[in-house]
Amino acid sequence: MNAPQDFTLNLTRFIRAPREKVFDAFVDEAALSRWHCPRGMSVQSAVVDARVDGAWRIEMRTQGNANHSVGGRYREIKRAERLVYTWVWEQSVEGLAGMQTLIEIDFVARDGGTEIQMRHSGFPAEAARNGHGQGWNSVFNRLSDLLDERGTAASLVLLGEAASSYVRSARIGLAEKGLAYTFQRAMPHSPEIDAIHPFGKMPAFRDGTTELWETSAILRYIDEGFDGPSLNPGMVVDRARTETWVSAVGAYIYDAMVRRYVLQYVFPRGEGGTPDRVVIGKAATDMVRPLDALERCLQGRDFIGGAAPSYADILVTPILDYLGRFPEGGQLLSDRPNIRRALDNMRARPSFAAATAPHDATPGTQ
Ligand SMILES: N[C@@H](CCC(=O)N[C@@H](CS)C(=O)NCC(=O)O)C(=O)O
Repeated sequence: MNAPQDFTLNLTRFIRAPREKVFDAFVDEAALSRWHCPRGMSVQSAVVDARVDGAWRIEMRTQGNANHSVGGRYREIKRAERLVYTWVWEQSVEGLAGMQTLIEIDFVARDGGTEIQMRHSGFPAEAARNGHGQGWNSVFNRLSDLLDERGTAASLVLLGEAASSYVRSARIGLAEKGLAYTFQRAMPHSPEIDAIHPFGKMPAFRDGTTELWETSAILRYIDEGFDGPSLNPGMVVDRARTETWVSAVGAYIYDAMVRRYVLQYVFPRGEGGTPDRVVIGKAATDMVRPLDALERCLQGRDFIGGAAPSYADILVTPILDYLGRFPEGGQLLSDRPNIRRALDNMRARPSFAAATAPHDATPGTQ
């Protein structure tokens, strides 16, 4: 009979903090309560008896109020150098309850910080091993938030150019959530962007080793993964309307208002380096329908999302802001008071100014 297969996860993660601090964060109840769960979850309790054979137990909760509890016993404790403990799920939504695994961690001082070298062994299947790999990366992002003096700017990196409307949207979202991040200057189709975005577009985004592309996905990730005001309305009808406009930006609005219109003024493609009037005329015609629909949507509302800015408001704002700077766009907006009012609501928010700041004026900028 074949012996059961053992799938092992080997992970290394650099945390810019002294070794003692990193080690202690693994065995201190108060610290564990602040970091030991993936983004979007919370630690309900952390109980630790940090001696060999002592037990530990952590209870985590998802946003949907599902409990995941895990515990085990310490096998080896050598402060600041090495920690070995068993890891047994008691309750977990992935059906892993009862699975017994082992964690061995070496803490290695390097480059003014600590490299966590982790071996998590005993998984019965590749899927369980890989799922834990993703989970640990997210959990280590939270450890970095806690211990690196840059806070979330140590793991959150937005890549792109400040002038891009989609990059501005991502920055508005980050500012609305009150998140520090690193803003790394990168052009579309540059190696940095291409390494993350399959179509070479900006923005691209990283949270530690998690890589994301598509602005609406980035906005959802920061919204659901972090505390702060929600960017998704509470009422289902408001959420559906928000989704409608998120989709409309990708399907109709960006193409007519930015790609075929604003960019025709900024990078003219007509004769003698002038804007191509035919392209502009056609784009201006194509803008009328979405603008009329948006004008109706904003009747009696301060934001597309309802009472507060939503993903949709955040995506639409930089586009309308650019649109109003050129003659046909300015005229179309001046005829639509609801859109102008909603745009002014967004422009008045500190997040709008924060997202307009150039690269070198952004806190945490590289
Ligand atoms: N659907 C993408 C669109 C991103 C996009 O089109 N970005 C523009 C800048 S605003 C870009 O990178 N353009 C360069 C190109 O298309 O080559 C998103 O939501 O992030």
